[in-house]
Amino acid sequence: MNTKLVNTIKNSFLNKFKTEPVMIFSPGRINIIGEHTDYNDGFVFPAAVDKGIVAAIQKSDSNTCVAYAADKDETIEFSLYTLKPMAKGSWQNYILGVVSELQNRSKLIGNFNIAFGGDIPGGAGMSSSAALENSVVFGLNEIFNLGLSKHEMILISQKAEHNYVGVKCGIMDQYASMFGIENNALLLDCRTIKSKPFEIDFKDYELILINTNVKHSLSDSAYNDRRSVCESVAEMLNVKALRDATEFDLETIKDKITPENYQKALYVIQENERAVRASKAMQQNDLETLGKLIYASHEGLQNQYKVSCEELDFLVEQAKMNEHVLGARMMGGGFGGCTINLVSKKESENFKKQASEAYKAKFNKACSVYAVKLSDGTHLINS
Ligand code: GAF
Repeated sequence: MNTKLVNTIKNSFLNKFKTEPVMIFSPGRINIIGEHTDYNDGFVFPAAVDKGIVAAIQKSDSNTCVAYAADKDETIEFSLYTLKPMAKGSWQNYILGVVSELQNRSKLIGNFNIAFGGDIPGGAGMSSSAALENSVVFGLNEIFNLGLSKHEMILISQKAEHNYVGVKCGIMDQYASMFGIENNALLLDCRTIKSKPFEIDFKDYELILINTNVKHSLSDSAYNDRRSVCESVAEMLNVKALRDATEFDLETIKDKITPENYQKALYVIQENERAVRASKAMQQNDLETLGKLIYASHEGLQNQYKVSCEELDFLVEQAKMNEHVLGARMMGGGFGGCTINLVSKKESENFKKQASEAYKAKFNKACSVYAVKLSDGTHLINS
């Protein structure tokens, strides 16, 4: 965790609100494989990382609530009695959304103050949004003794995203951020919302993230569109979700759906299988197979599901040209953000340099490179 960030947020809170806060760290996440499978009740393979949101929160005696976003130096004051979503894209919606969901569940809270900041860039595809939602619900649970379980908290965070942010996300991001385990990735079954931890030690290999530093607009509406395509195909197949369908089932309705939607549904069915196969490869320490599955995942996201973009595809092509990279793919919802790369430790410095230079030459802008450390999920920071 970033102690400088913790101190900055705590001091901002003390300066503004003059009371001792409860401090929370809520991580972002990576995802090794299993993309766009979560809202199809499928499998995903995420892990929490050591970057995320630090929040300081405490009850307030005043008649309103105040939230301070340290990164933007912006403040919002709001009443618990007149909540409504703000303009699309506003950071405030993550907080208002969680408060509103608590009210919908008759969880009574009083006025409070919160200050927060983070060290993952928004749009990196590392889920700073779920990290923020989780920090808010976790903090409110703590200061108002709401007695919520972590499972209840992530469902509240997810609903906040649906109803206030407007993205009909699955449960992967909130789960990984809340339940992460140091040095582990979690094979999560998104139907049962239960996971199996896998200790991650790739020996001579490591995971490297490369951030394109782009987030193309329309990504939220494209996300919701993909989700509704999947739901309509599942309905035609008479199954609860695409997780329950096979390629053979899909073949039976091929002439009743568009070729584009056929490819999208096929991608989901295949990606779900890939996530399970990846966990087996990992158990057997078969990194070659894991790498191939990761490359295949990108190919599906690019050509079948169509949620990639030029910048992401370029970085994956760079990885493919380097024999020391076993696998690379776009990570998260798509249309920008990071690629995740499984790279030989010995060669990773060269790869980072080569990919960064090529990216700069092609797009005339810089990408950012991060090494990742897998961390525990949302928790209190003890001072
Ligand atoms: C975003 C969503 F929030 C997740 O629920 C998941 O669907 C992911 O995109 C794609 O796998 O991060």
